[in-house]
Formats: sequence, structure tokens, C-alpha cells
Amino acid sequence: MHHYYQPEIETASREEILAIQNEKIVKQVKHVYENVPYYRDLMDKKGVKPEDVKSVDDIKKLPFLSKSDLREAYPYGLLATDLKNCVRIHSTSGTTGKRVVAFYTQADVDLWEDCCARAIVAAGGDKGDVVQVSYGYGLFTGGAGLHGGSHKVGCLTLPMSSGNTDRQIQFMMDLNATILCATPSYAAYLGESLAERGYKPEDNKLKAGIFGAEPWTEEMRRSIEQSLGIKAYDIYGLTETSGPGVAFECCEQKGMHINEDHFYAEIIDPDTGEVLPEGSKGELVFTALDKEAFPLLRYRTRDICVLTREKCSCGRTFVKMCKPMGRSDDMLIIRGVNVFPSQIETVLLNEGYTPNYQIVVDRVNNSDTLDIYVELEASQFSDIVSVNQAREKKLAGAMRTMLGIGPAIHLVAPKSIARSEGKAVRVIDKRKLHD
Ligand code: DLL
Repeated sequence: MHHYYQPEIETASREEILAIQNEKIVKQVKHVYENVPYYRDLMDKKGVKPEDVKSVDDIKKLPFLSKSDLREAYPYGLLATDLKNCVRIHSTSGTTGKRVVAFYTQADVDLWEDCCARAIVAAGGDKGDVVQVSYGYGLFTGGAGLHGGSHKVGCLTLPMSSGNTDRQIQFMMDLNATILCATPSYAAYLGESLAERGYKPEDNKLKAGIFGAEPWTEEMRRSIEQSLGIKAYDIYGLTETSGPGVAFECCEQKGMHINEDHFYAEIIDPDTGEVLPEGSKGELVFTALDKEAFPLLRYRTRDICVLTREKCSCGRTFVKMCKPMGRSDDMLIIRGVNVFPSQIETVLLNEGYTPNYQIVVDRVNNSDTLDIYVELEASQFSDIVSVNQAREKKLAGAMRTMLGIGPAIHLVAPKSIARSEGKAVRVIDKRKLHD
């Protein structure tokens, strides 16, 4: 038996979804053109008028928006309604440049929470569940989004926010949490912390986890599923499009359904901006079809991804996106070779290490260096130098096979790499400091 939060939409036919999208886009383009001078200028420069957009097929005529537009327009330049109609802001966790501020009307909050509710139901949630929300609450969208979704489903919501791991574990165990929402790196840390306190995976009541906000590999999924004794579901979103819930995983655990009644997705060639056919790998671009306060049209996410319309066994008809294969700006170019941190994570977990690692890239004598610090578990730890050297050599070989370049591996003592409570910082690129 499959469960849906809004079955009539989630299982609608392709024609029905297209009809909804076509109706919404015409209204939305008009709304933006009339209320957002910044975007009106971009449309005028491109020679596109609102009447040129009659269906989602015409979206490709519209200009793109990117993070730099959002920074330029900070704080109110992309606001499409009177501030009096807004009830909330959220903001990106970005560490560089100006923050991005997104605005919400009550209708925007409702729509966003519906999207998160769909994700919770797809992960097996219903009224009887106890949802532990361990994403950060505050400007970050993770806490608020899943919290609102959990209320909509009617679950008992534990608004934990991130951090204070002792308290997380106490509430998880004492209040019988059944669904955990957190970043995958924090979920892994909670799993590790439970084991340290002598709990086995079957001692908790958790059945599912809804994890996202950062890239994580299939190997990481399996590792978390084992340590917590759950099924781990992916969830995707970004502040600019509301937050989590733009796309969510179902019981197939093979890609995330995009909430197409609210978000129209395109894959483009990041260099030319050309729209690519279904199944191609490229940059994910979203158009918010019915957001009122902050309705971005053709927003370039910088996430690299593939879309597929293969039939899904869960019965949902929404298009699926694969796990983002790294952001175009997360890709490291080391001695001319493209390296994604996810490739490194895959090798580490396959070789039996924990997901506690740090990648350091630097430039020494005009040549790039790649150092990977990998933490050993207490049971793996050895103080015999030759044992560690042999391990480092084996791991370096496996990395070279995957990446095409050989890193320097440093096995380090248990607990020496800082744990993350939110988005993990895995990469330190020191070259940026020299530039
Ligand atoms: O991370 C929203 C969110 C909260 C999503 C909780 C899921 C769960 P931002 O902080 O604006 O918003 O960061 C958005 O994070 O462009 C991706 O690069 C990355 N990201 C988000 N979800 C995933 C995921 C939130 N499931 C940026 N897998 C996005 C990989 C993800 N990357």
C-alpha cells in the first residue's frame, strides 16, 4: 500500500500536471513582470514580454537568474509583493559575499510545508509518528521546513534543532522518535554517538530518516542505515526556492521526485545556457510556479544533475532528479583533473573507513597538492608504524584508481576530526587563500 500526502496531485497524469503548470506559469510571469523591476529589466533586455509565455515550453525564452543577481538585488530587489504581505524571511548559510534573503507570504509558507509533508509521508510518516527535527532552526530553512511539514502530517514534532547531542539522544530514546530529520553528516554522528553509549541499532524506535542539505553518497546512506537501523531518504531544496522539499525520495530510494506542481525544472549546459534533453547531465534550473513573495524564474542552482521520467514503482508521476553530483562550484580542479569530494567519500567507505574525513588542497611550488585526513575507529587504531603505512598506501592506490590522481593519505587518531551538527565542511582549499 502506498501513501501520499496529496494523492490527487502526486499521482496525477502527465497531462494534468502540464495543464497545472501551464496555467500557473502564465500568471507567474505576469506577476513577476509587473512587480519586480529587476527582472522586468532583464526581460526587456532580452526582448521577452509576458504575453510571449503561454506555456512551460516558453520558459526557455526567459532570462536566467543566478546567485550574483540575488546578491546585487539584496535585500528587497527581487521581492514581488508588499513587505506588509510577508510573514517570514530565511537566509542562506553562505559564508562568502552578501547573504541571500528569501521572503515568504503565509501562502508561500503553506505551500512549502505541504512539500515537506509530502516528503515525510513518502518516508512512511503518518499521524502516529514522532518526528525529531535535528536540522538547525533559525535563518536556515531545514528546521522550519521539516517542522512545518511534520505538523501538517499531524506527527508529534520534537523541535530539537541541531547540536547538544546528549539531549538529542535522551529525547530520541525517551520519547521514542520514529523519524529523524537532520543533515546526513549529523545523522552519522548521532549513530556513532548512540553506539558509544552502548546502544545497538535495534534499541531505538527510529524507522526512517529524512536527510539532505549537503551531498552524500550511496555508501554514506548504507552506513547511516546500518548504524541507526533505519531507511534513509534523501531530500533536496535551497533557500532561494523556499527550502527543503523541492524534491524528495520515495520508497524506491532511487532519485528524488520534484514537486512539479510548484517547481518547473530544466537541465542546461552550464557554459552555453542551452536547455538539454531529458537524461542529459547538466545544471539544474528551477522556476517557482506559484510562490508569491520571492518567485524566482529560471534560477540557476549550480547543482549538477540528471532528470528522468522513468515510471516509478511508488506511483508518483513527478519527474525524478538524481542525487546532485556536486555543485559546479564544489568541483575541485587538482593538477588539471576534476575531482568531486563525493568520489573520495565513496572510496573511503568502500575501504571500510568512517565518514569522518577532511580534504585539504594546496599549491606548493606551483603544483597542486591533495591531502586526505582519514580518521580511524578505535578498533582500527594501531600504533605500529608499518601497519599504518601499509594502510595508507592501499587507500592511496584505491583513490588513484577512482580519481586519476594520487593523494597523500594521513590516517589520524579516533575523534581527531571535528564532527558536524549542520552542513559538514569537508574541503579546505588553501589555494584560495594564496590567490
Ligand atoms: O540546504 C535546504 C535544505 C534543508 C535541503 C534541509 C534539504 C534539507 P541551502 O542552505 O540554501 O538550502 O543550500 C542549498 O545545498 O543548492 C545543494 O547544493 C545542497 N543540497 C541541498 N540538498 C541536497 C541534497 C538547504 N539532498 C544547496 N543532496 C543546494 C545534495 C544538497 N546537495
